[in-house]
Amino acid sequence: QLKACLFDLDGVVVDTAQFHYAAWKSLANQLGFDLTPEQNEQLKGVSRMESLDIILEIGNVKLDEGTKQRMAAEKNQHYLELCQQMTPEDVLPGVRDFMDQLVAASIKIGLGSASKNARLILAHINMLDRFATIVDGTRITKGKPDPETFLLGAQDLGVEPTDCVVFEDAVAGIQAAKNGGMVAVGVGDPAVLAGSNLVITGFEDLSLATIQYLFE
Ligand code: G16
Ligand code: MG
Repeated sequence: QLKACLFDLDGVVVDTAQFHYAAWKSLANQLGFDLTPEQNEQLKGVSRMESLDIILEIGNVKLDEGTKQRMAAEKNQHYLELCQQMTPEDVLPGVRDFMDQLVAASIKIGLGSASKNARLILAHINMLDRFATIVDGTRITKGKPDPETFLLGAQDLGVEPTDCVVFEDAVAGIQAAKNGGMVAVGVGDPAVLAGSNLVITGFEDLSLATIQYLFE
């Protein structure tokens, strides 16, 4: 029975995925190679340092630990600069309406993000108080596809993982939800998000009944 919805942040609630991509791409370019949208899929939902490791592998570049820390910090600074322009209008279409349906049905709402910037982003879009719990990159020890992020969220909300739906735009996130025994709804391209219980292109016109149907 559906009791809680756990939302990923980047690429689900707000389109910060494009800013992450832009910042990583410019770092790759600086190192002398390109980062394609396909390659970028591997970075979604993955922590900052792990993302950097994947990028360095793609470019076949080896860096010492100090340089890696500096590059990651530079990427984050660039990312935060891009995020500065964000306002409540940047919340993805239909997200607020869908959450209103959840509130009306007494279904709990939580956030499960790998990002250490999650609270900052939520403040920009004025959504800090929409989530009964916020699990972000500062709280977890094992990133997606490990289920820790979402299991913590379910625990905070006092619900069983099997009573939760996870909304995710990342392959690693869908795997994390499945690994935690939750229903996984992919937000994006069905070809990329194989393994989801359902894939939606966005929240516009998504009715709660469609999600509840997944529990029958
Ligand atoms: C996100 C993004 C990832 C990013 C990660 C860490 O998580 O999808 O691309 O690398 O957070 O972000 P930060 O560098 O801000 O700590 P999610 O789980 O919200 O999609
Ligand atoms: Mg995401």
